[in-house]
Amino acid sequence: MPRVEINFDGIIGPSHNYAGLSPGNLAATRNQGAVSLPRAAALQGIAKMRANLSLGLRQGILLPHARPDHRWLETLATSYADAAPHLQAQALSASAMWAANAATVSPASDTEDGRCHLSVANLVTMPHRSHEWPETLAQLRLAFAHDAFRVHGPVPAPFGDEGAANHMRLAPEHDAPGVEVFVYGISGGPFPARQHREASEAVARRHGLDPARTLFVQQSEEAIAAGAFHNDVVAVANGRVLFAHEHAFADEESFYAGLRRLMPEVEIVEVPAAAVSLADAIASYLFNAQLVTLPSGETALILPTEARATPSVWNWLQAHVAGNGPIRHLEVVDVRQSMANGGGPACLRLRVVADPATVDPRFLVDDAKLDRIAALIEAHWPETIAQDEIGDPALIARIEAARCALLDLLGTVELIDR
Ligand code: SUG
Repeated sequence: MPRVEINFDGIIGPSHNYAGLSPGNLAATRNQGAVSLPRAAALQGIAKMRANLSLGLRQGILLPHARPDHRWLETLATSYADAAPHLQAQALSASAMWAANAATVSPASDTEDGRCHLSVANLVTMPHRSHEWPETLAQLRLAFAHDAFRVHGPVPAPFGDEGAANHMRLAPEHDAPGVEVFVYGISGGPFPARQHREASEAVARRHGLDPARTLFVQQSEEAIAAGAFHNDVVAVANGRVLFAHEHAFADEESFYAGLRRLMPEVEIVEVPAAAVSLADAIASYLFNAQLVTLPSGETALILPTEARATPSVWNWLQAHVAGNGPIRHLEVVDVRQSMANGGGPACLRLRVVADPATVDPRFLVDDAKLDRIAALIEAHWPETIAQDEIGDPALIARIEAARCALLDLLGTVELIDR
């Protein structure tokens, strides 16, 4: 079977809550202290996967991590019961749901050894995400154990790496040699630049990418300062199409010139600030959409409901489609629970170009498997989590039992204590 794009979505874990842990992520900090709906959140994620399947796309999953992360707390010489409230929140976060931050992926057709390379992201900038990588690595090593893949450990600290959220790939076909674009930040006004150029360069070297077909591009300070803590909040690429906000990059002219030189057929769709302000783009997550190639060969954009609810954004999209732009179809999905923590449709997925036969089948889904997962979520995921409940041992026991039940259902019990 040929290599195709598979979207691996993070199943939203039973500890999903609003602790406001990510400075620079405006939605997450705005919703700090709100009551979360873990069950509804996870079911929204499942519905998005079903929508992808019904478009004829391939779908995979990554699994919720063990939360609270007792191992991490042990390294801090404490336990969940004794930890300060901010450490409890950092140990409990369900942030591994945002699979775009799991790893950077270079498909086999771009790499020197002809294998698909994955580098797990260290996520060192945010304490609550800095302890994700060991379990992510364990999952990637299971899912991609076949010799068609090479799975790498994290780039060492202090070089921040946030994975595919700061990486774009353009290629005439998914399985053809492409141009890989690594977007790093230097400064972000009051907010941290989470992706460091040194980390991006290390990932490109490990993956054996051709330096002549690899670009390193600086994200604009203005975008980070406005709340675009990852590049995928202001830009997304697929196939021959780059879809970006006018203020996404520090020097878009030289980036676009470099891209056109490497890929003359590239279609750059830039949304001017005069039509959609950076603030509207970030609040609506216009660019945190899944830009996908449908089986018909046409390009579709899978957007959050917030994009349809933002008049400047929806007007721009309607005009683009009516004007025969490269994006031909708009699909709207409701991932509001994830959005309220700053994670849109594109944050929830990791793209891997692979022959599905080389992927561990436990990490691939069809409608029937999603039905079974949804039934388990209905039965086990807490309905609500209020911030003042996160110290409650009964809630923690329920969260831990829910994850174990899912791993049992999927036959991945070896991950319970990775
Ligand atoms: O890292 N939110 C995530 C959202 C990640 C979105 N991913 C991409 N853009 N690819 C983050 O800021 C909030 C969790 C909390 O506050 O509890 C959080 O981690």
